[in-house]
Amino acid sequence: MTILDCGDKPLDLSQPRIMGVLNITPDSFSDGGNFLSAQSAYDHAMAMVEAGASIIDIGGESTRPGAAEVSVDEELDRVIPVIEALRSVPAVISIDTSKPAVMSAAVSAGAGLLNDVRALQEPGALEAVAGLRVPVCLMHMQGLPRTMQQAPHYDDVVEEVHDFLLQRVESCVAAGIDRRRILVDPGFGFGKSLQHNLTLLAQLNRFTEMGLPLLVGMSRKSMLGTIVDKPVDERLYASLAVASLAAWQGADIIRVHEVAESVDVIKVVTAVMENRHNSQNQRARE
Ligand code: YH5
Repeated sequence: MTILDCGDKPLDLSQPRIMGVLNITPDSFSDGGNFLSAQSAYDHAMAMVEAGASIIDIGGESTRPGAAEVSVDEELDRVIPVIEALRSVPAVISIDTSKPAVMSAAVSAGAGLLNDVRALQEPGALEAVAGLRVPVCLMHMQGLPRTMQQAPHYDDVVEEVHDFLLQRVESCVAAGIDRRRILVDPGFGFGKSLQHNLTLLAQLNRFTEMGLPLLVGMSRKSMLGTIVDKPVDERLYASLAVASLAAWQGADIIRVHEVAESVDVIKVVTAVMENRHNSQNQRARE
């Protein structure tokens, strides 16, 4: 049974858990202190915790295709007040960043998990995380956010993503990061066509076999918009379908926007999975 040590908050991964997305973007109506956006971010986080999120993933830099880059100071101003306010909520606080300075400040403010879509490839990131003693999620991305969706290409998407993640895990271990603190994520939508994403989802077992906790994020993404032909705010049912498929195949953490709905999905999938084990045991005894 895996229990991740996320600072002072243990995260029990004996069944799949929901990570709720909290994007912090500046509020155009607020003054320089950004008080209003910090308050609404806090309210949103509390609602997600009450709905059953085990993790709140706080991001101050947009990694959507085409988004502008954000400076270290701007990112700190956005996320640190919110992390401090959430320090004692009964959920792990995750910081979605690639910047070592933001990682360190976030952990000091109470974050217990690092989520890096660049898999600690920024200068100084490996060294910073080795000193922080919190788990880190390594995600695969082909290219850079601004241009990654222009013409993604793989000879074998599953093998290439798998090999990248293995190499990053080894770089982390060589830098002094405890293997028991590493999670992996194939990075749905990050430099991948619809077909690449579907292949990865159908072969998630290749990633659970790595023996490390597996995180996936497909909620609201374009891959779903393409399939159901709906805008981003009408992709809930599509998101629930893929959350179910991922949990069924052994994903440990599902990153979602709609927490309450996803928690029900995961409860049902978990019940079926637990019953499957029980009934197999029962048949073996007969
Ligand atoms: C992820 O998969 N994704 S940010 C575009 C959308 C909707 C949602 C066009 N951070 C992941 O959520 N971290 C993001 O509509 C992540 N895994 C991990 N570990 C992108 C996002 C989104 C983009």
